[in-house]
Amino acid sequence: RPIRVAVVGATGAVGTAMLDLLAKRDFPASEIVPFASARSAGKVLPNGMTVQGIADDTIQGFDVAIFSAGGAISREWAPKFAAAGAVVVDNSSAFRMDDHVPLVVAEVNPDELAHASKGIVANPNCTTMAIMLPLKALHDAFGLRSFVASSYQAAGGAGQSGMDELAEQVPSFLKQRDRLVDDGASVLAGATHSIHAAPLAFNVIPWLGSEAGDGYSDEEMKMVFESRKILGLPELGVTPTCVRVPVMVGHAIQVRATFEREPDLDVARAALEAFPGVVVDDVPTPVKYAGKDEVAVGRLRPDLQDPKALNLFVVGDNLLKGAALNTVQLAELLHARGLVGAGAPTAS
Ligand code: A2P
Ligand code: 11C
Repeated sequence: RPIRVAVVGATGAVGTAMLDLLAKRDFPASEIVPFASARSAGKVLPNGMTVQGIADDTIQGFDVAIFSAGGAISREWAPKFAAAGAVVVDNSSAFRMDDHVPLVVAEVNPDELAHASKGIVANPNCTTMAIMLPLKALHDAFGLRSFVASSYQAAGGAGQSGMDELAEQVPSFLKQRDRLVDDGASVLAGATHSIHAAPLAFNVIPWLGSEAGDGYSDEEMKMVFESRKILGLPELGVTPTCVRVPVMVGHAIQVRATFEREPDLDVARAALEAFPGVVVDDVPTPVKYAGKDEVAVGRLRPDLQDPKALNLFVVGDNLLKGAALNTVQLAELLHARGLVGAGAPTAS
């Protein structure tokens, strides 16, 4: 049965990718309606669709609603779409840790989709998402006990404005190239920034998100809590560090993972190669994988201290597998499993 799909946040970086993917993957939709803020209502998108503002009367009659408009919009409108009969796939962090909301990576824990008792399914954080695929492959082979993850996250993780802020800084920083070498602080003093925690051009910023206690950011704590929930490992040890780098799109993460059983490198490589959505590439770079669906895993190597540990470098497009692609895969799975429309769970 063809279904009506709402895309909330359709003018944003992730929302744009969602619309592209729904078209490219031939999602069985009878109609796709893009929603954004009142500022954008009436705007015609490059694909010819007209943006709607969200209101109680415009959200009726949808089977699926895919959200990427920030946590506040999801908290307010996802339950309303669900009450009106839609299954919501939400890319914000608003519901991820709710016990009644499954947190699903399509290739890792799809059976959780059956437990969406509130009519809402959550899409994981983009950094967590990328590492879940290789870690699930390795967990199935050796039993994951803990991991240390250090990220190199692209500007686009902060949405369109995150990429715009980086792009705007580059020309003026380049004009001050000599000072970048001998007096970087004076270049920073003359720069403005509002999205990233410091000027990002030609720089690296070891802070991303908001304070979450003990010196960790909320972005870092998402990696801890979301990984445990997705993998079903409540005791999993996670040591996260999240860093912003001047890349437009494509998050990268160095991971040192420790296992119950001593991992064999050939078995590990074969497990990664066989895992859906993963490619093994010895030196994966984010730019190479910008615009690609797959998560790339490289630098697979033994640990020098612990024979039960492995090191790997993971790269994934944060707007695609890290966000829009997984939401569309979840919508496809919900549809394929009869969890959309008549048989769908509704808000209680
Ligand atoms: P708009 O373009 O009208 O502001 P990004 O993550 O790239 O910054 O995109 C955020 C998305 O969330 C955009 O589509 C934006 O629409 C949308 N959005 C922001 N505020 C609201 C709101 N109050 N109601 C609905 N959508 C919103
Ligand atoms: C970033 N990953 O790179 C963040 C943004 O939990 O969905 C996404 C936050 C989230 O800025």
